[in-house]
Amino acid sequence: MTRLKSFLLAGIISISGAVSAQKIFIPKPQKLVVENGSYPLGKEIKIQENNIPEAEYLSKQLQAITQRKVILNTGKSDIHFNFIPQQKNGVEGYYKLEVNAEGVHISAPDNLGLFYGIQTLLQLVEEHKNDLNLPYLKIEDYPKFAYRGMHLDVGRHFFSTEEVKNYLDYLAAYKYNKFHWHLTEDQGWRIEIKKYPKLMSVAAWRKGSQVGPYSDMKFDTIRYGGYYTQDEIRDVVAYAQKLHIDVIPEIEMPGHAQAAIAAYPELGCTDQKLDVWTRWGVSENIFCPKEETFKFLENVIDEVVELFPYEYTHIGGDEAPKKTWKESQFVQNLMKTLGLKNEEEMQSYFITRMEKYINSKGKQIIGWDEILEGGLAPNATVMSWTGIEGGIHAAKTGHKAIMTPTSTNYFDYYQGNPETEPLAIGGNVRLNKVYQFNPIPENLSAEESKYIWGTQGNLWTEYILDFNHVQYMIFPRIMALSEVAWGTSNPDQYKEFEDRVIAQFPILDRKGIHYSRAIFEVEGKITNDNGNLFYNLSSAKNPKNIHYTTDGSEPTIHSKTYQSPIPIEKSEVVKSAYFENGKKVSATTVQEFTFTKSTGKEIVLTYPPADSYKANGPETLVDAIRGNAGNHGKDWLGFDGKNVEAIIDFGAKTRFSNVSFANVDRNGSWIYLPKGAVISVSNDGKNFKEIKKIGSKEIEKSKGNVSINFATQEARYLKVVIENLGIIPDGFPGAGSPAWLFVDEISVN
Ligand code: TNX
Repeated sequence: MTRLKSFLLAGIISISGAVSAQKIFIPKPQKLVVENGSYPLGKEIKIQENNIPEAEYLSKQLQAITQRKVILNTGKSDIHFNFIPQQKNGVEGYYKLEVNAEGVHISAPDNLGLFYGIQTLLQLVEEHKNDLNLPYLKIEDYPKFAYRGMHLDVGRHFFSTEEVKNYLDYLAAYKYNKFHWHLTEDQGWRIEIKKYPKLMSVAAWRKGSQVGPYSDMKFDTIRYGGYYTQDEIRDVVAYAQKLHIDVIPEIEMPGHAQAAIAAYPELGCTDQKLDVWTRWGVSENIFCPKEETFKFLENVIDEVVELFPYEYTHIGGDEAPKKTWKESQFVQNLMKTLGLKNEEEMQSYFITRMEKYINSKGKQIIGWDEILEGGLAPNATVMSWTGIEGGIHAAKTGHKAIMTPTSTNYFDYYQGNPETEPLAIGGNVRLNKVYQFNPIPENLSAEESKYIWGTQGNLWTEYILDFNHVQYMIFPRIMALSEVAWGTSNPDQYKEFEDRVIAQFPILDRKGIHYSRAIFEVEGKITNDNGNLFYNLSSAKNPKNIHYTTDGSEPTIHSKTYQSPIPIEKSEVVKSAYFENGKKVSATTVQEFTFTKSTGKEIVLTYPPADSYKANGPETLVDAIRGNAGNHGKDWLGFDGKNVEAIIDFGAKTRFSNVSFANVDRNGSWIYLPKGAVISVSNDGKNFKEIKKIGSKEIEKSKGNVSINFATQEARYLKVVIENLGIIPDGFPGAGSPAWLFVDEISVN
């Protein structure tokens, strides 16, 4: 081989090495340099163990990935560990990983750093598992945030210790260091407390569970429950310790306490006999601030702190409706005695008193942002979930904050199209949204930002019945948040991140982990170009891998290939999907188009829809796409207390004798059918003549699909007024507040 040739070849190897080595790591390391050459791992892989407990862990994992023999060794080895002096970079967790002609070297100032070096190495080995030639490289790495957490609600649905350990494995693989274990809920108490046996015999079991979408209000009658014994808890904690993960137990107070009150009615404020709750949502039955309640909670805390050898205990504090406190003479008297102005101050008293007790045990409290109500307890850390405001307030007043806003960190929310994803609580937290999150709010000073301790993904489990579904909801979003928490995320390069996520899917396949392929999902968007409609398709990667049909059949690799936006000129169904290596890897996106005389025409709304439900603006109402009643977050316009007043300009005189539109009827979400509608026509767009009016009777009959017939008209302009119900009457969900009115697709024939 000529010199030039071998030089060129080396160049090519180094480039491809660089590309592939950077393709896999999540979270992305702070510094990574790939060099020429590679180190082959032999038939037997030798680890120089140096009495480092993490070596044992590495050995097991390597065996599983490579199926080769792995030996813990004291002599010449492939993989070496070194302790190096303490580093100033970042927070705890610094390490270096180097692959060179002598093998693999992991160096760190402590075992935690070594453990993170191991996690990075495991991802490298996974990527090169076919030939086990590891590219030469140098990594220097450390986290930005000291709190990198994942939460699991075991109250709504219960998960075995084996499953919890699997969950911890996932956290470790992506360098999370905190596990927030949400142990008590209205729907079940899940931790053994020896002093209170009825917590296990009564509070841990419910008579049935809510099933299906919340607003359906359907229930089964299957007894459901479970709890962890203290031995099991110790076992999980020991397991977590090996993975360098702290476990933060949450004992909810004063709200989310109905299960405990069902077991010990004296802890509540009413005489009502309560069951462990079977419904999702927020129970009004909260702990009563009696001396015996405080004694109970102190006794519970005594046992809890013994089980969790960490600095922090989470005391909840969220969603505590004050109804029973307002109605209780005892609480009202107590407030007078204590000089408290309102129930919020009572909540603050409650939390502060429990904080004092927990502090006296040498521990600190964390609470959801509602612990700010009525004044923050002196040493508390705030977990900001309703938004980022709670975190900002905490940081500005010298309290630590953990950022977990619903808009980016709620992994119980949908991560893809609700029509093809399994039932979820609602919302929309796609992978790219998680990745874009910056835990440090913009308006904090450098000094204040230091109080932002980190971030956490929350997994509430009302709609998550089994562990496969747990996996599905956290993967791949757990990857995005890990990079946010590690501090190397770059939203401008989301596509590059997405490629690394896709490169990790085979690892999940090997481990048997379920995950959402929502990022492959074909997303359809309708655009209007001068009255002509086009259906634009996109997906995670190459749009040329999208195939679609317009004849109603399932798309296959032989169906039409997507080249450019599809003109929509008549009523039809487009079915599309994403393919890779000839295989369909996404769910099928089904879109039906209904073409009528209003389709694509100019439309103006007198009152705008609410910001959170404005879809593509007024055009949404004439885009040939009818909103799906099960998914009011998409294709619908939502009006908070307001009427819809739409004026459609046909561009020329047009004949028509029917107007139809759809509404959502979902009272559980405060969405109500309208109370009436009025149709008017005009030829100048200013003076309208009323031609038909309908009232609540006709609307009710319509069940959300209103169709209004009238004598044939010939006009250029049409005005459709759809009347909001107004203030929600007593006895209905949301009583006293303005009703929501959801409308879509005004069809004219
Ligand atoms: C709010 S986040 C809750 C939970 C629910 C969750 C559903 C928080 C502190 N409270 O009780 O499960 O919403 O997303």
